[in-house]
Amino acid sequence: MRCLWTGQTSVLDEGAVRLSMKTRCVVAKRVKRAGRSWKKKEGFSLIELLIVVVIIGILAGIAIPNFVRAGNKTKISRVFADFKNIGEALEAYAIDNVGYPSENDGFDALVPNYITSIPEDPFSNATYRYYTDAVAEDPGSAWLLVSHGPDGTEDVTDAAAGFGWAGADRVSGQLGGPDGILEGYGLAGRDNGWYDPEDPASSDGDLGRGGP
Ligand SMILES: [Ca+2]
Repeated sequence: MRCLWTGQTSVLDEGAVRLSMKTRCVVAKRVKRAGRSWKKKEGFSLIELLIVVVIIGILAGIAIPNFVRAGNKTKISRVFADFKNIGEALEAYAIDNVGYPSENDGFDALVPNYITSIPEDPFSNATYRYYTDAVAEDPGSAWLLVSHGPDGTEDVTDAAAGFGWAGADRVSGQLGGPDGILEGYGLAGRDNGWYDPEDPASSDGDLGRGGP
C-alpha cells in the first residue's frame, strides 16, 4: 500500500479531506511498518530450521524402520498363506497324476484345475520359485516353494544349496520367518539361507515351504 497523499485538497471540504487523508497516510505507514516487524519475528533463523530438520530426521529414523518391519511382517504372513494354498494344490495334483509337476511344467500344471491362479511373490513381484525332485520320468517325492524374502533377492537356489531331496536336510513345513525352521536343504548356518527376523546376519535370507 502506497501513501499517495500530496497535500492537495478536496472541492467538498478541504480541512476534513486533508485531515482524513493525512490520517490515512499515517495509519498506512504504521501498518506497513508493523507488517515488516511482524514478518521479521515470524521467520525462522537458520539454527531453528536446522534443529527442526534434525528432529524430523530423528523421528523419521525411528518411524521408517518400524514401518518397514510392519510391512515385512504383513508380506511374510501373505507368503506363507500363499505357500499353504499352492502346497494344497500340489498335493491334489499329485493324487490325480501320481506325482508332482516337474520344475519345467511348474505352476502351469496346477492352473486352473487345482488352483485358480498363482499369486506373485510380494518381495519380488514375480512368480514364487518352485523346486522338486520330480522329472518327466519320475513322479518325485517332494517340493519346495521359495520367496525372495524381505531383501527382494534370490538367495536360496538348488545351485547354491544343492538340495538333498532324500536326505536329512529335507524339511516339511515353513522355512524362515518368525515361526519357520531355519535349517534344512543344506542351508544351516549360512548367512544367505532362510530369513530369520531375529538375526541381522540372515537379513538377505529367503522364505520357503517344503512338502509334503
Ligand atoms: Ca533373499
